[in-house]
Amino acid sequence: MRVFTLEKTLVLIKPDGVQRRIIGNIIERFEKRGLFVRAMKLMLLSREKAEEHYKIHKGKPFFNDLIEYITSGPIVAIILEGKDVISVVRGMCGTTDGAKAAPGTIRGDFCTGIQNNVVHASDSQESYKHEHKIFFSNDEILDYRYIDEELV
Ligand code: 3AN
Repeated sequence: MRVFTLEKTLVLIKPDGVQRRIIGNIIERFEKRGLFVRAMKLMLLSREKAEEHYKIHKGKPFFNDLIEYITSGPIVAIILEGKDVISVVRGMCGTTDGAKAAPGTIRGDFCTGIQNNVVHASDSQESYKHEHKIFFSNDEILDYRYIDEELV
């Protein structure tokens, strides 16, 4: 019987991750960690949605470049569920600046950039609540069980 609550997080594989054909590698890491995929899609982000997603960065010097970049090509949006999934996935992504990210993390293995840093992951439950609606409707987030959910 499960004695902890599950939480959800939003992950984006950014345009550089898609172009570099590392979608599979990234998703495999999450699957092997025992996280549950609840929603997933390949999509082009509109400027409007990109600005909504990154609204806390509005006014910062890198904001326009960030919006140009995230809308420059397809991204993969994923909702993962698991125990402490927000901090677990942030740990797996590594620090924002790829040059400082630890080897073994996604950014530490695949990038040295701060803008083109392969992935995004929600940093809090409040962020998830804001972000997931930008990418998914409620009926796209599937409520199903893996047969090994009790085990992992
Ligand atoms: P994280 O993605 O690790 O949560 P945030 O939320 O601080 O990092 O930044 C959101 C995104 O904005 C980053 N992933 C990165 O693409 C971009 N960004 C953050 N800081 C900078 C910066 N100093 N210069 C350029 N881009 C930045």
